[in-house]
Amino acid sequence: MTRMVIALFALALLGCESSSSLFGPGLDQQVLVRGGQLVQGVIVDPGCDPATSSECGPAVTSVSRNQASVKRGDGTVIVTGRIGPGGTALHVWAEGDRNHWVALPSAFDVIQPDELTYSIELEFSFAIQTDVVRLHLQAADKSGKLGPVSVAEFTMLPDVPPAALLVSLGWNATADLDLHVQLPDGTIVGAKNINSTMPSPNPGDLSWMYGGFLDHDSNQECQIDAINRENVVWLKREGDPMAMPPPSGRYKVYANLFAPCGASSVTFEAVAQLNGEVIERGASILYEFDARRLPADSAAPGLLLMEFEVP
Ligand SMILES: [Ca+2]
Repeated sequence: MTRMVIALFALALLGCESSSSLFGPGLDQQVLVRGGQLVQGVIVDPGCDPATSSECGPAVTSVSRNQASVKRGDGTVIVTGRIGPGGTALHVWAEGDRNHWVALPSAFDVIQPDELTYSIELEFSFAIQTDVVRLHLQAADKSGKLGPVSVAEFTMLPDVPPAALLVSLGWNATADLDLHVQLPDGTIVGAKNINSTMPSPNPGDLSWMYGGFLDHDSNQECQIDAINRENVVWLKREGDPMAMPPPSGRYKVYANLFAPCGASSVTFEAVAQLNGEVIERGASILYEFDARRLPADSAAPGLLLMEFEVP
């Protein structure tokens, strides 16, 4: 069916709470530098201090950005600045990424004529699993000598509107993992039944967003979107006479590996938030062969990850 609002809910926060995800930053690159050259491997040079070392390479002397808070999937983030005398290249990477980017400066600076300016356009991955992304910038001279490391922090914005109840499942491989949430009355919300109150929502009818609903079937049948997250959400609808708050009772949360899509394993973590407060977490791993062991049509719709109560 048509999902008019998928973009709104495509991803979830793991909230503003401080505990980190069990499986760390997202797969592949958290940050893409448009027009930059992707180089395999991380920068292992910790940088140096030009105040104490004459052997230190050029510094990144200025870092500016057009926004400090970013949504996953945002491709409009611009970082500009200058690199010091002798600088010929800029190395850029997000903390936790396995590779890095090389960008070239674009012009001489009119104020500091011995410095070069740079302007890089960044795209933030849908798969980012952390609340903060630390972008590292390091200049190099023509011999490859590296200068000190500069860091720009970006706060990741939550992707789901205020929810009365949010159950979010995130994972670290481009596999078709499915979230299934069993309500106290036994109803299961997931890819096969995306709404808790209606069996087959009509296309274009937004009433399917009342009750609990699945926002998106990520990597559905190996059509890879790399979002690697699914949410079952009861939106906050204060004052709305049609509001259907999450029913009281015990909920069960399952993860089902519908198809590994080439991945040998997938690690995942689920979190339940009631009115913004984390009430339960669960994490596990499934292997390629589990896709055959856990049929989606079975009574238990996958691996039981966690249970929680709604009062
Ligand atoms: Ca899926």
